Amino acid sequence: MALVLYTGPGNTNAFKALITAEYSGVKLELAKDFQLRVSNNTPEFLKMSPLGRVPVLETPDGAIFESNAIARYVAKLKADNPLYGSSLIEYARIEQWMDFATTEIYAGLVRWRSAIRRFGDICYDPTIVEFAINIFKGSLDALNAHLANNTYLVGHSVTLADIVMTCNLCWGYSCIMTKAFTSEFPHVERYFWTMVNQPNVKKVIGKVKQTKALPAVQSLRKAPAKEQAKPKEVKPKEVKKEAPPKAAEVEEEEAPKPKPKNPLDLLSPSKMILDEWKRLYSNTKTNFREVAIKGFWDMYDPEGYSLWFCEYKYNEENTVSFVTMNKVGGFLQRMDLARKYAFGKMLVIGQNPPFKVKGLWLFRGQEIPQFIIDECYDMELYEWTKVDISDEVQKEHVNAMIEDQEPFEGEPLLDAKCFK
Ligand SMILES: N[C@@H](CCC(=O)N[C@@H](CS)C(=O)NCC(=O)O)C(=O)O
Repeated sequence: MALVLYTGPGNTNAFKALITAEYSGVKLELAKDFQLRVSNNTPEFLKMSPLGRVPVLETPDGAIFESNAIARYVAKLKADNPLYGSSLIEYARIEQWMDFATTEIYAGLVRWRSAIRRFGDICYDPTIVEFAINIFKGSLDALNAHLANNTYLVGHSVTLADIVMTCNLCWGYSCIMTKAFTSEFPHVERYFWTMVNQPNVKKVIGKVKQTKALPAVQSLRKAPAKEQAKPKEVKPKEVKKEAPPKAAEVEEEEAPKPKPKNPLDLLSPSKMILDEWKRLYSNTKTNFREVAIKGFWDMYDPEGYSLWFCEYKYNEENTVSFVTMNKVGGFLQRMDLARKYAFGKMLVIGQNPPFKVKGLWLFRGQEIPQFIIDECYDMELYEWTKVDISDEVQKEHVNAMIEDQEPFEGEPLLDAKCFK
């Protein structure tokens, strides 16, 4: 008998089992025609999950409810699954972080989310909201501190703890944690976006859209009948603002909207063909200065493109080499959306920590494209300076960065990555 997972679409709790299955080579089937708040209220379903909650996994030996328990079960279907670490202490730490993800992160998010609802006649109280946010920030501070020196929660690869943590954070990012909030926790940011871009995770979750705003404070109290009979008291705009957010926004699939054209596509055509430059860069194996660098300046169109230096604002935090390199790798992954309009070089500089991270970027247009600033949180972790190409010193700096010249500013390079 197949393993059947009951869930509505986009349920971050169900993602835990689905991602675990991807990592473990286990096949899960999704229950057909499952309808949240209909299928889970039937007597048969309540036998599997006493509160009618999803996800539920039906196995040949009976059903399992509670998403963490399901994920554990799926992981254990694979003998010696690396998702459970390679020693007793790693196993214990994986369990420890799974509990932390549930009792601190998930519970903290639920507390915050509940505080901005008004239940029955209980009044909305901003001090309760502040209290909930402060407790949650304390939990995130602890997670952030751990991730300052660790790419993953336990060991050097993804474990079940990362899967559970990422799914819980994903719910928060989708419905309540705005960029202004999460940027206070740069290591959590790096970790989360790195995790959701892992192929096995991305396959299940898809593209995560971070919420742009906190949900509006809402009343769950039904208006008395006579109030409902006075429509003119409720302006249409207010109805929209007060509309209760869905149980979890991430659960509902949005109707596809027509994609607006990128403003960069509306710029006057440029004589510089970005792909030609990228090809020249990739294909030049010898005489790099004479061929690639010269070719770059021959092609460069200062009206259609601009060059930018960037420098990481928090270099003092770059104390662990692999964490620093992963951070830069994550940044380049997240720049994927800019591939048509950008080329970049990122250097990790120095022999000893703290390492410096500096980069050079070529962007279509005269400014850093707004959609990149909006979509890629890393942008604000860097100081950006437009290159003045009439200044020979700056031009030479551009050349050195394109070429990965060593020593760079008198120091060896720990790593050089290219975005093309
Ligand atoms: N602790 C449970 C939480 C399950 C839960 O709250 N499920 C929600 C959806 S995320 C549910 O089934 N709600 C019932 C409904 O909306 O009808 C778990 O991790 O599985």
